[in-house]
Amino acid sequence: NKKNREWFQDAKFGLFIHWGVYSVLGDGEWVMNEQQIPIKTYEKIPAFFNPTEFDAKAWVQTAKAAGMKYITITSKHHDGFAMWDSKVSDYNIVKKTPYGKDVLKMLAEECRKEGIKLFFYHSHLDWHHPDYFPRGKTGGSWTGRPESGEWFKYLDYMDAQLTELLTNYGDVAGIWFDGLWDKKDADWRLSKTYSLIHKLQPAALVGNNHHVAPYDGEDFQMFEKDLPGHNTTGFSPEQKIGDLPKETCETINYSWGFNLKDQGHKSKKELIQYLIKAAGYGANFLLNVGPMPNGKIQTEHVEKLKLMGEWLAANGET
Ligand code: FUL
Repeated sequence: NKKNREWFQDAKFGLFIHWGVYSVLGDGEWVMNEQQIPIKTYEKIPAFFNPTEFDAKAWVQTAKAAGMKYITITSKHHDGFAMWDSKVSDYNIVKKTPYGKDVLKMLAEECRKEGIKLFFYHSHLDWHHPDYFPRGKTGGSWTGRPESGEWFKYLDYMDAQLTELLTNYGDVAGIWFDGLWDKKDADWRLSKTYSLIHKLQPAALVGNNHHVAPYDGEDFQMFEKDLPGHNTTGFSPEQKIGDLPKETCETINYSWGFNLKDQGHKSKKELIQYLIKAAGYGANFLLNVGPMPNGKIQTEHVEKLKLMGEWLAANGET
């Protein structure tokens, strides 16, 4: 969709949100893998996730005050836990947490009211699903589940969850895929999934953090923690730059998901430099926060975003 691609490239600045039950452990979104937590043990975490202070309005105002035009939130990260009211699987926020509410629904409604577009980050990689087999580079034997799955059933499950996200949440600005690199050589049936998305919501943009050249059916290209054409992080040795709108994403400290010990917050000046550099490369800047288990974005990050917004307002952007 040409119009939406144009909108996207003009948007320049967005808020990335990594939020899931992992925030309870305060050790980032990879904690299941890094601490080698078996599936059965990880399944106990949702019972501790009760974000009673979650306020969609506050999040959207934080993004707006920063001068951001869109939000990209994790609908499902690599741990496989659905942050919405999914009927396809019980492993979701409504069924498994004491909170019991659909945060994506609340956020989608608030975004619509405030004219902020909403993307879903959706992980291909899934450390929880029984059909995510054979396993990829991550998620070894510590998961404690025998390899008995059927690969295409996993892809059907993913398509069914995407169908929910693209049916019950109003206009979705796009899907931000990630995790394909876990099983590079698998048959991901991407064209089927992409056509499904384009059929359900023709205006939704598809991007995939696979670190290679864009595939057919993709609408934008992202560069993780890198400017287009750079490879400072080592994620993108083979990443060719396509003709699509571009986006680069970054963290405010060192972590995507909430990390209790990470105090390495970038300064206002550094963050503004990132934004300007990205814009110089024709890329949007998607800047991340990892909300806490109580539902709030940490104060240090809210403040940095506010300062960025003030700077943008003073320098001619709104
Ligand atoms: C990576 C993921 O593995 C990280 O957890 C994070 O979501 C980042 C934006 O993309 O591929």
